[in-house]
Amino acid sequence: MACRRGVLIVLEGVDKAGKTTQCKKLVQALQESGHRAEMMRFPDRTTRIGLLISSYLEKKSQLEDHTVHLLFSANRWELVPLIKQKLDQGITLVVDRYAFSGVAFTSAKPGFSLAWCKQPDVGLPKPDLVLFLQINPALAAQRGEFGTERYETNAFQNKVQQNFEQLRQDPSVNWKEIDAGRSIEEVHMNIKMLCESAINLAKNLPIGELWK
Ligand code: NYM
Repeated sequence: MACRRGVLIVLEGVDKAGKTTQCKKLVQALQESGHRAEMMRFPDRTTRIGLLISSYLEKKSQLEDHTVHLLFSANRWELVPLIKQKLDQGITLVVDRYAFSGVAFTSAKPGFSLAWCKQPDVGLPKPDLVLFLQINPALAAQRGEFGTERYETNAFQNKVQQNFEQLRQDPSVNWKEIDAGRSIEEVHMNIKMLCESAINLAKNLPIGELWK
């Protein structure tokens, strides 16, 4: 019998919503319940493109706004062969940010429409499930290490939050909202339950194409 594909799960939300913590806990829980699961994150700062992005985010270099948007997208596209390979091998991928962050962050800058920002990511592997960690950006900002990187200001994060709200109106993407203001364990249990059912539903369907 052909091996069932892995499932593509993405966690999204404003900075410090708890995505990384929850991704790690989810991967561990899925592995413990017998699934093959691995974590990925975007930006992937380890590639040549990722190094350019990382230096920009750390304010060590300047990049023109359209250019950095396209680099974030290119950083996803360069990993598409690996994503497809892992899914084909039956490995479920838990991804910390994806194209939705790309659009929500760039379109928080003056002069960038949602439509323009989405374009470079059209056709990426479509996540089977996108978990939106909902938290008041002001509350998230009180969590550790906020304010060191580019974009980490309250005004910017509020705009990002509004852009995520708009993206979540799109019924072609399987969004689920998570109340991320609760304890780490409560949020985790909620996420785990949603993922188990998404895995059962998605594993027999072909992977889709985002925003197509
Ligand atoms: N970010 C992330 C973007 O502006 N565009 C993107 O496409 C992606 C994936 O980079 N502030 C922003 C969101 C975050 C920062 O932070 C990455 P972290 O802590 O590595 O997730």
